Amino acid sequence: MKKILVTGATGQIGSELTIALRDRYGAENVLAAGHKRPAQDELTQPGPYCSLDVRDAAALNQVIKTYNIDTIFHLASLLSAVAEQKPQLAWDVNMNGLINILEASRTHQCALFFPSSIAAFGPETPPMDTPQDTVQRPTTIYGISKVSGELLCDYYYHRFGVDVRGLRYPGLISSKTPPGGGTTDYAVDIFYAAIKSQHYDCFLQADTQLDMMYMPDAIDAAINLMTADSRQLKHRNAFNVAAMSFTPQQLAAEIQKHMPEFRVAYKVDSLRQAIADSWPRHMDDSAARAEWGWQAQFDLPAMVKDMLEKITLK
Ligand code: AKB
Repeated sequence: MKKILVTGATGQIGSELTIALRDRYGAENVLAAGHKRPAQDELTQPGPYCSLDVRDAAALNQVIKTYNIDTIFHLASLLSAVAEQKPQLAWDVNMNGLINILEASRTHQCALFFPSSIAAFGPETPPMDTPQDTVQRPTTIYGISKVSGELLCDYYYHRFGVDVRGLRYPGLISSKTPPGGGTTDYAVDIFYAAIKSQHYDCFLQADTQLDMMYMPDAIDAAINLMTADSRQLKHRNAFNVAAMSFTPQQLAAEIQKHMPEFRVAYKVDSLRQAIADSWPRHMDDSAARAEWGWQAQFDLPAMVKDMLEKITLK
């Protein structure tokens, strides 16, 4: 029987992953951990919850011992735009948090999932069909923490045998939980604005193309990688995973097929535009397909239809 700890469980990925894991393994076997305790009505599903700062190694070890944890999904992290505003805090949470989690995984023999990002690439990386193994010279503190995290995870696997696996996520779009301070947040905000006021002021340029993924695929990717046969994995960490790649203009046009009156204006935020310009446009995910059968279910039209249906119902 698995005993799972999800850090960052109240965040964008964490709140949905916790639900999916509880459905699969039983609510009592999935411990949700967040930095701040959410209000009772914000807890999306019944099940154990604890307050945990991943920078506190003693508290982390205590939680793992108390709940007999054998698997960790480590999602606690600052995203790109917020990290650029608070680089020291981003390094502290993203790196010291990860090293504590890796050490705890080594000590308590836990399997570990670590999400990397398209941010782990930089302006010198080939932007189209970005290879699995390529130049990684990110120019953001978030990207630097992600590429360092990828390397640390590989190190803990090769040096100590920790079963740590991970993905490079594109921008994630969810109908349930809002994102928290990323560069790709526009692709979620746009839906709420479309439904509320038929108008959206986009902070990225109309032609900024980025990889994106709908949350149900992101959740499946994490669970499928963690349950994959380890003998088939040549990379283990930092798998490129892609689903769809679009610009704000293309996303707006797809929404307009359902809402012809919807309009977008472009009021570019230079910080987030510079971050987006340093990221690849579309990753090659053939290693994930070959090694553990990765296959996205949602493309742009399917995602837009589902998002509009779900958000309208709220
Ligand atoms: C962000 O925009 O910071 C994240 C990411 C691409 O990792 N969504």
